[in-house]
Amino acid sequence: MNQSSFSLFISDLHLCQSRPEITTQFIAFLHTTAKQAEKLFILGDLFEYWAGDDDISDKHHTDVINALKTLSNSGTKIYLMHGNRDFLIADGFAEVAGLTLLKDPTVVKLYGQHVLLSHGDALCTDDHAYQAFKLQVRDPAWQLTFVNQPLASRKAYIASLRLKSKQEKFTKTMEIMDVNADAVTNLLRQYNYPKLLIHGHTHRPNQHRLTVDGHLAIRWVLGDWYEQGSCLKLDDTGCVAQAI
Ligand code: LP5
Ligand code: MN
Repeated sequence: MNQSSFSLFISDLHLCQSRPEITTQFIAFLHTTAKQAEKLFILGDLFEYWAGDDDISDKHHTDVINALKTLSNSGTKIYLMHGNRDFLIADGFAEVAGLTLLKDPTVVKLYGQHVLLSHGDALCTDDHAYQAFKLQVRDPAWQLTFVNQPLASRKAYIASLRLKSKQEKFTKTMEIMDVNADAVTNLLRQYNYPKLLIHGHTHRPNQHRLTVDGHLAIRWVLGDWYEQGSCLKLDDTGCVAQAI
């Protein structure tokens, strides 16, 4: 049993075979820092992409899954929310990795306060092209058709999508790809003014203080794991960002 009472939040690791050092760093993090935590929240884009749960047996994936399962068995509760790259992670993955899938958004009560969790892409409402794309690929019927295609074809399609995404991002301003202030306000209002909102996706780690209808809130943005690991620690004294 873990005696310490703190939770950790991470997102945007984008684990993939071509950056093995990040996977090594993540597995080391699971065996050390995360093992001390009561709960670990992974808020999307754990993987560079996820083509379907039939890709679980890939060696890179089993290394990650085994490390997650070991952590879960040691007593740390693990929660995973989908990102825009790995929303096809399903119950099969959750089962073997020993974690619980969370819907986006979710409110959790931790150390006496309500914390609103999201991947963050839903808040980027000025990115109309992305939101239209998201609407299409999150349709369950569309997803069923997609996952019924051979794994190799799905991976080839995802590769072409990644290329398209990179090209499109050149045409979008940083403002368009950031969260929309009204979307943040509306979400906090809708969830009854939690004091903390934690999300990733934009890869712009920071803390933003805001007031919504007279209620103070802090929006914490998680960092990605491209250059180094990054996580947020929450206990009964509050939140602190940590490099790994
Ligand atoms: O991911 P990132 O950081 O590059 O950019 C995101 C948004 N892009 C995406 C697309 C993903 O990168 C693609 C990979 C997803 C894998 C999913 C797995 C399986 C499902 C398969 C579904 C087909 O999420 C990007 C945002 C950016 O974040 C910032 O918020 O701007 O949004 C886009 O780039 C979307 C484009 O603007 C619109 C895309 C239209 C694609 C139309 C289909 C073209 C088909 C081409 C194939 C021949
Ligand atoms: Mn994302």
